[in-house]
Order: sequence, then structure tokens, then C-alpha cells
Amino acid sequence: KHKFWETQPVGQYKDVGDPSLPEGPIKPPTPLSKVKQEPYNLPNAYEWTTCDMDSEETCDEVYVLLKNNYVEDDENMFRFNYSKKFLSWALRVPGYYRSWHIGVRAKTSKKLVAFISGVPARITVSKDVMKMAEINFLCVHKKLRSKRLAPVMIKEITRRVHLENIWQAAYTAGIVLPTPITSCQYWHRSLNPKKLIDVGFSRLGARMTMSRTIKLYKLPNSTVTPGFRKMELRDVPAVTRLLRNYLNQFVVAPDFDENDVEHWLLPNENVVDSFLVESPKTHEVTDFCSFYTLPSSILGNQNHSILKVAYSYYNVSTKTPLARLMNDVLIMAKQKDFDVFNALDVMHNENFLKELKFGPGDGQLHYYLYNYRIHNALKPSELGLVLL
Ligand code: YNC
Ligand code: MG
Repeated sequence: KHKFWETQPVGQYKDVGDPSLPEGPIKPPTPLSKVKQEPYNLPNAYEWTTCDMDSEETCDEVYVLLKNNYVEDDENMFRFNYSKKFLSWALRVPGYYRSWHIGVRAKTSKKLVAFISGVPARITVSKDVMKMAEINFLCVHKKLRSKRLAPVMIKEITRRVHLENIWQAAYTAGIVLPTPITSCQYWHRSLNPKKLIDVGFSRLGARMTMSRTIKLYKLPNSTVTPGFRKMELRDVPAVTRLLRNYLNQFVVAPDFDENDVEHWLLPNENVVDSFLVESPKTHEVTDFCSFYTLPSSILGNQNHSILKVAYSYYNVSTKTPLARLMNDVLIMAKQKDFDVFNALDVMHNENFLKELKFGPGDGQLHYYLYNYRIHNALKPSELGLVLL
């Protein structure tokens, strides 16, 4: 059934729940001298290119490829529209390898027709901290689909990850592959219900009018938690401590240090927003919350072309009840003119979704590890990792 994935060191369906297989790496590392030195072969009309994301021009090519060919919903009404600034942030992370930003060009026109990327991360799996690659933005131009290009791209990035002496990877996909470590659901909180209904993102509920719906989702104009404010550079040490302590309890989670927190969580306009609660009395940072900005193109609507979407990122509450904290984040997202706030049912998110009027979405997000076996799938609430 999976001609390619059956050949890869990933949890196979036939092995699910087999206690005789050890948890941990499936295949041991090989000496670097044994790693294939030349790139994999592409069909003759195409060539590999390493995408220099420092170059405005290359960044633009990747942006356009994804804008026109990346992930759509099941009904093809919306397509992710990651901004250039977002891509540059997501790919140029602390210690990144340029060789992991891989494109495919048509030899004659030099047009970029496919892309795949990896960035380094330290990820904990059941107390085992490992250097991994986070793989994202796998995209093949619509005109080149179903030609088995994706397996070649995956093998090529695997080779380049191995050349850096890294042997594990983490990735997410909307489709089921062998074999998810967990399957999560998206929940959506309407901020601009009129627009969401107009563009077909949501429907008017049974026995609901537009004005009752608008009232239902109305939020206060300003946040309510005393000491709630935007995160600043000086907060990096406190936020790192808070986050490390929190993420410790999950089976799979990133191992963030101060450099990572500065990169991934310090506010970056139109890319990532983060807030914290500083106790007015002790000046201690007690709570933290964040979201990233990922608009979607609205395909074929006369009145609207872009949906402004915020995605819940990392949230930690030690003093402010999580639902109260998240209500303040919703207020901030509304102030910043987002149409909808999305959250997965990971970490402790279940505790606020219903209370804050999130509704379940259709479609799931499956999480995977490459070359690392676990015996039993996790519950989404045991997952402490959010990929972009
Ligand atoms: C996918 N999303 O099953 P089998 S997510 C992984 N992730 O193989 P072809 C995928 N594999 O089943 P197409 C995949 N989608 O026969 C398909 N596959 O074993 C597998 N869409 O290849 C599929 N982006 O080239 C099958 O398919 C084989 O032309 C078929 O290309 C696929 O970024 C794709 O959804 C997704 O652009 C590129 O449909 C194309 O359809 C497309 O004939 C729209 O491929 C955009 C989209 C995917 C977003 C993402 C994470 C990717 C993870 C890749 C796996 C990484 C493994 C770890 C590597 C490092 C290891 C180390 C160390
Ligand atoms: Mg293909």
C-alpha cells in the first residue's frame, strides 16, 4: 500500500503494539563515510538547488511556489499563505543548515517546481533528548503531482540530515502515513463570524441569526488579567525557565534553551505574538501565551481574498487559570484583526476549548517521528510540540 514508506525506518502498521520490538531508534547511525555522497537522481528535466533564504529573490520564489501549490483544505476553498517574513523566520533558526533548504528547478526555465525543508531542533521523547530535523514545507507543483517526486525529495533531505550526523526527524501531515505518534484535531474560535460565514469557513448554526452569532462571539475591547503584557527581550530567561519546567511533563516536546526562546517566541510582527503575566506584586513571570500568524488564501470568493488566522503556539499557566489567560489572547487576536483563532487539542488545550467557544474542525493533523519507534500512540494531551 505504501511502496515508499514501507522501505523507511518508521513505525510500520504490522509492528503496531508489538512489545518485542524495542522503543527508540529503529536503525543505528552509520559512519558518516558510509552516507551516500552524491545527491539522488531526479528525472532528467529537473535539477537540485539549495535555496538561499538570505536572498530576497529566492525567498520570493519559495513563497510563490507555496502560495500557489501548498496545503489546501479538503474542499479546496482555502490554501495556506505563509508570508515571506514567516518563511524566513521558520527556516533561518539557530544553528540552521542551508543545505536543508532544498528546491527542485526545471533545467531549461530554472523555474522552482518543488521544495522541502528541514531545521535542527532538540526534541525530548520519553526523557530521551535528541538532535532531530523538523521537516516542513514539502511541496510539489500541481502540474508535477503523482510522479513519485516526493519520495526522492524525502530521501534527499534524509541524506543531507545524515551528513550532519542527525538520524531522527519529526514532521506533521494531514494524511495518514505509517505510523502517527498521535493524531490531533484542530479547533476554531470565530473572531469575525460574519466574514467566516460569508467565505464559507463556517455556517450559521441551527436556529441562529447573524446578529445572535456576532453577539455570541463578542469579546471585551481590552485584556482583563492584571500584569498581562507583551513579551520583551528582557523576559527571555524567565520565559525559558517557565516553559522548560512546563514542557518537562509531556512525552514528546522541544528542549528549548534561551536562544531558541528568543528566536521562536520573542514577538516578531505579523509572525509570532507572545504575552505574559508579570505579577504586579512580585514581578515574577507566572504565565505565558503565544500564537503565530498564518493567513490562508480564500480561493474564488468575490469579496474576500485573505483569511487572517492565528494559531495557538505555546501556552503556560501557573497562576492565571488557563482559560482566563487564553481569553486574553483571544482579545489580543481580535484587536489585531484576526478572523479566527485555531488551536490543536495538544498539551492542556482541552481545558479551555469548549469554555472559550472553540468549535471542532474537520480533518486531523498527524504527528510522526522518523527512525524512532514508540510502542503506543500518545494522547494529544501528552504531546508538547507544535510545528508550523
Ligand atoms: C506527506 N505529506 O504516501 P507511499 S506536510 C510524507 N508526507 O508514498 P508523489 C507523503 N509523505 O504511500 P505527490 C506526503 N504526501 O507510496 C504524500 N506522501 O509510500 C507520500 N501537496 O509521492 C505518499 N504538503 O510524488 C506516497 O506524490 C508518495 O506528487 C507519493 O507529492 C506529495 O511538509 C506532495 O500537502 C505532498 O505538494 C509533495 O501532494 C504534494 O502528491 C503536494 O507521487 C500539497 O509520497 C502540499 C502538501 C505536505 C505538507 C510536510 C511534512 C513532510 C514530511 C515528509 C517526510 C519527512 C521524513 C523525515 C525526513 C528526514 C529524516 C532524517 C533523519
Ligand atoms: Mg510527483
